Amino acid sequence: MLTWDRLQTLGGISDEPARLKRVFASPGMRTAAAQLFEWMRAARLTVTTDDWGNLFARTPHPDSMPLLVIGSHFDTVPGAGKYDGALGILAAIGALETLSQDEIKHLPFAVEIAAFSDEEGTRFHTTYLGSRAAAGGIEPADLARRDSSGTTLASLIPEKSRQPSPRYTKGKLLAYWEAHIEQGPVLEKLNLPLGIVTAIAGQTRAKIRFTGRAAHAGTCPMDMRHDALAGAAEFVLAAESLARETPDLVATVGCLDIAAPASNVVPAATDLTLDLRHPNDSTRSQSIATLQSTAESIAKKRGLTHAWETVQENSAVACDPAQSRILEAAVAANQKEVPRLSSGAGHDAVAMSKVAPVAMLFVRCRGGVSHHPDEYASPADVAACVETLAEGIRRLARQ
Ligand code: HGY
Ligand code: MN
Ligand code: MN
Repeated sequence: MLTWDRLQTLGGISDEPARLKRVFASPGMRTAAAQLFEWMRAARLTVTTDDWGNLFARTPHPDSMPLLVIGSHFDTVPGAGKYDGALGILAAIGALETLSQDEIKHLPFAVEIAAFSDEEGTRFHTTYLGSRAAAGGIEPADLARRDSSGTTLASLIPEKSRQPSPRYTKGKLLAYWEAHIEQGPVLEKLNLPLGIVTAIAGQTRAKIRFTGRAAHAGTCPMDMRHDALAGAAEFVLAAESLARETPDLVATVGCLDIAAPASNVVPAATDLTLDLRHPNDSTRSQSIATLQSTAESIAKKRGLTHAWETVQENSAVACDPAQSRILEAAVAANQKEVPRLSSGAGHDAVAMSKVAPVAMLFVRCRGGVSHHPDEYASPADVAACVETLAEGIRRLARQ
């Protein structure tokens, strides 16, 4: 199955030999972009790129035609699977290759595939850089962000494009569609290949620093310590228990760094990241407020100081009912039952929802595993996704 084979090829393009990792503006991303460019050209699409590493591949229709954008991202987390993001781009190419040239010629709208360059935020810990550059929403604070080597985002973007004028503006697009692996277990449990997304959970990403005082591990009595790591550890467990006791809340501390770590020194400072999500925005902000005061009291009790930086906030996004119905009907053409499910994962549809009605198609993935090399979608399910996107385009054209 051509699209599935291309997923294997793209999945072999990485910044590191031993695992799949492609981060914003890396050599691996450039190689992957060149490969996508080639497939897009072979599908007879007009391909353009921007200074943010995005690719846009458009059917040959006049600029004045209404526009359907179908896309996803081709960056990855470290140690990623081959399907997260890439599936949405390659299935869109496959869908346009499924339609005949005559069908494409007679579409009452243009179709553009958007391959976004940074959804995960792995390098700069702020998400949707690619889709925000295309749809608007890049902030000066984004440009000032530094990666682990101290490189600023701004230094990677030519001056003229640092405040990009959005390619997509409200009212210009018919819709934005995104196909994505579910990254969860629901479709597999239902034994169904495809589902329709109802909404995308809101998320808050923060960086929290606890600062205490370095001391000799052998001579400093326990009751005289200001141990920043012990404080951070207490916070990690507090975040976990809040999420365990709050329905639908998830909280993750994915990074925890000790400044100047040494086995015989009481840690003086620690940086941790918090990723907190909930389908309901007020529950999410309430949970953040609770954890901010928890951090406050931990610091006070332990004689630490702490700093809380909210790196990014994204409200929950509801998928557009009309567009979702079109995709649902396309799924139903080949699948007896069409489940609807919400997404705990973020997607470029969040950034694109600012300028267009969005709809998402979920594809079953084995064991619900994602952000892991064991991530897997079968050739048959990928084929069903390609066919459904093609059928969705046909149905949209008949609206
Ligand atoms: O983290 C997420 O939700 C997505 O995989 N970027
Ligand atoms: Mn992801
Ligand atoms: Mn993704």
